[in-house]
Amino acid sequence: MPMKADWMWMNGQLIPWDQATVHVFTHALHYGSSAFEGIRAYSTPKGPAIFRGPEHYRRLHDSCKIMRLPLKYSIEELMEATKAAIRANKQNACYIRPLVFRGYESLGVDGRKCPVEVIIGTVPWGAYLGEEALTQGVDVAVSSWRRMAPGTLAPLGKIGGQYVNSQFIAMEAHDNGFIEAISLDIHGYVSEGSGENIFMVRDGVIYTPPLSSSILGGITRDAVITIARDLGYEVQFAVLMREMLYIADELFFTGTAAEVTPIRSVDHVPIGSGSRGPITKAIQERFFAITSGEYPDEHGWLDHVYEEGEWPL
Ligand code: PPE
Repeated sequence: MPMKADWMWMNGQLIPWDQATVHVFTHALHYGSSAFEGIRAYSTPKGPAIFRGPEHYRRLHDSCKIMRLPLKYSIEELMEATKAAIRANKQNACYIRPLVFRGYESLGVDGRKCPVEVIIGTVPWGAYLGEEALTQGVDVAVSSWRRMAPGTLAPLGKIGGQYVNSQFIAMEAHDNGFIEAISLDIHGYVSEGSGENIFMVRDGVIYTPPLSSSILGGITRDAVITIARDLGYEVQFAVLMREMLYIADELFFTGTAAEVTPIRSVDHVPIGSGSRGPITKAIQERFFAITSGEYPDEHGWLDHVYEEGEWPL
């Protein structure tokens, strides 16, 4: 069954999902000239709430700036459009996929003559690496594919064409029987997963690679750093060698789709006790307590889709 919803927000209006189509000469299809986001809306007692929407839309603006894609909608307008789509689709929880792309006009790699189109799709999407993965952890490998070298592509931008690199990493991992892989940067230091950032715990201290290790500046990464510090843990940005993965007490991925997913083995080497570690569990529990509305939203991370009194529908 294809992923779908009833309505799609496209270029300023809600249209039926099946009418949200493009021409095959769309520039982005040929050259990857697009920028996108992945955002989640979680079910709370006050109805669906968008998790860190403004931060995601700020990053979308950043990605568009890097990619020279003029984006005419403000963060506020994109938030309103997102809420309109979730309301139209009557969703309680969903995955939100905003995409800005070069449309159809002519070929040629410099696509700046092609129009810029914007969509926001909201679809049901459960746990990215499997429901069990959240408690049991995932088995991963170190990828033979490296993340892009500085000055080749722009890892800080969430740009369509760059996901060819992520596809190589994910396809190789799946073909070799792993759920995901960890890629190294061009210097051989730990970078990130095909669609997740990575964290390591050793002797009670939490480490994660710095932005300069060719990673995407993850919004979940930022949330987890904040939560970890709220819980009293020390978090350090550190350039990590591959072998530190094997000797870690705990490892976990973060991402909008992956949320907080423990890693239980790397290259068949069990990590720590070989199951979810205590710090991973503590962070995960606080993360889901915030997203579900059970724990107070101290950092202002939730935007409710419905006003007081409008929910339940
Ligand atoms: N690194 C990469 C390369 C990446 O794609 C993501 C998100 C992250 C890190 C984590 O960033 P954040 O979501 O802001 O915490 N990957 C998105 C796409 C996944 C997909 O399969 O599509 C996501 O998690 O939504």
